[in-house]
Amino acid sequence: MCMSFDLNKYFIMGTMNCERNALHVLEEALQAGITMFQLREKGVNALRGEPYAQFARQCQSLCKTYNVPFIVNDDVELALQLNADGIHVGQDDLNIENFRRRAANKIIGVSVHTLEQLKQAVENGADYAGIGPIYKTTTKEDAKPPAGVALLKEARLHYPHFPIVAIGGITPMNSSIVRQAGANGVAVISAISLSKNVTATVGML
Ligand code: FQP
Ligand code: MG
Repeated sequence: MCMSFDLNKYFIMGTMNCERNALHVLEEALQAGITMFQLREKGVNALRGEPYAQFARQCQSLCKTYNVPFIVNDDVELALQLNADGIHVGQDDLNIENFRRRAANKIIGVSVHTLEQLKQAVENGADYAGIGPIYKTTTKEDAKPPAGVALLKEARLHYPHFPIVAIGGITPMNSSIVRQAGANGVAVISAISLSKNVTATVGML
C-alpha cells in the first residue's frame, strides 16, 4: 500500500517552467496549500547531472516540510535514489508492474488518454490516473489535442472511486468544471509557475 495522498491541487514543474527562482515558486505554492508536487525537469534547457539531483533534493526537502508528497516524473532511477514518495509515468514510459516490485509503497501515477488505458492502469496497480489534456496547453510540446471533459465523465462513471486528476490547460477559470465532471483534483504547471500571485492562484484553483 502506498502512503495516502490528495490530488486536489497538484502542482507540476521544472526550472524551465518558471520565470522566477523555481524553489521560491514551489515554497509559495506549498504555503498556499498545494496538496501534491511533481518534479518534471525536461526539455532543452533542463538541468542535468548533479545540478538536477541537487534541485530535486531541494524540492523534496521543501515538500517534506509541508507534508506534501514529492513525485518524480518519468525518472525512475532518481525516484528510487532519493526515495521519492512516488513516480508519474506516461503510456510510453515504464511497465508499472515491474516498478511496483522495486517500490512497493510508492505512489504510482499513470497518464491515460482512453478508457481502455485507464482500465489497464487500474488493473496494473496504478494508484491514480492523470487524464488530459482537457484544454489547450502550451507547456507540453508533444501534447495530444484537447479532449474536453467527456473522457473524465466516462472515467468517473466506470470507476466511481478511483483517484483521477485532470490536466492540461487548467486555470482558476475552469477548475470547477473539471471537478464537476468527476476529477478528484486538478494538475497544473503554468497556472501556478507563471502566476503573478501564486497565493491567490492556488487559492482559486
Ligand atoms: N498527468 C500528470 C498528473 N502528470 C504528467 N506528467 C502527465 C499527465 C503527462 O508521460 P506524460 O505525462 O504523458 O508526459 P510527460 O512525461 O512529458 O509529462 F496526473 F500527475 F497530473
Ligand atoms: Mg512521461
